[in-house]
Amino acid sequence: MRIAPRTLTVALAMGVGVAVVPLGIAPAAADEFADLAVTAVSDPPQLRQQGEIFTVSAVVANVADVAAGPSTTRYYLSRDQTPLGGDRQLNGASSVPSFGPNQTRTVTRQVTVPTNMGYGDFFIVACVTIDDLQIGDPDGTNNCAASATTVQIVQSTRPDLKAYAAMPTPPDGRPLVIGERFTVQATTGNSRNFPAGASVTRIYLSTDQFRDGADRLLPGRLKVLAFDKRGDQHGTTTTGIPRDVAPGAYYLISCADDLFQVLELQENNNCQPATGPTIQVVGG
Ligand SMILES: [Ca+2]
Ligand SMILES: [Ca+2]
Ligand SMILES: [Ca+2]
Repeated sequence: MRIAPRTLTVALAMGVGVAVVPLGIAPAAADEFADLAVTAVSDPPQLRQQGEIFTVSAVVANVADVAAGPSTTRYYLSRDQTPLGGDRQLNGASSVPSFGPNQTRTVTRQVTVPTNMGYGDFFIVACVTIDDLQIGDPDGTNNCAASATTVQIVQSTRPDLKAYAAMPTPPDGRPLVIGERFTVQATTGNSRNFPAGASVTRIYLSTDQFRDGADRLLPGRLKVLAFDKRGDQHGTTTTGIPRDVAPGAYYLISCADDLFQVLELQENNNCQPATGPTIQVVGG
């Protein structure tokens, strides 16, 4: 086994291969670098909507006699079987820590069709690259391969729910006292002309405009009826400032489909902070 100096450094840094490297062997000129290649790509499902997921597998090989450091395999939707700059990269990539000489591995990954993907028939192209850009791949022509069949991407028939800013009513701007009950108004919309089942919009108290784990779920919920097409629904609910909330300035954030009852084109756009002034919470 011949080990290139750079590759050996990678192998030693990873704590592998130390025992099997004979000392005193000069690196060979011809096989100085690992040569990674994609040798097969699984066939995709026949049909997927925008936003849907599927699983892709690729066979990745190091076809050289020297070890390879970490590499990444990325996946693309391509109109043809040739990798081109215009291909659409899919979210998710497969990382492999290292390859021994002449070693093959199958990598598998769940990928998502972009929600704004164009319609039509696409091959899956998988391409492997060595993570360390300083290490050359002597043959760049074998780093990508394509599936034999195509997936047809069609328009999503999912709805897309989103909540609009919640406001206390009346919006008189006065401070709210800890423990005080008040009424809040919120709007939930479906931005797509496809049906959505019934859902629930809930309201959070947040110190900033971003919905995260630090936010406090407020009591009360807005029941949102099923949509048969695009539209908005307005609702009010009675809520209150929990007694253990610290005095201070807060935003109200309303979140559509907060109990995850509706499968949507986009699930990450459901929450919306109030754009107006924060609400002031004062001690009772
Ligand atoms: Ca290669
Ligand atoms: Ca949504
Ligand atoms: Ca949802």
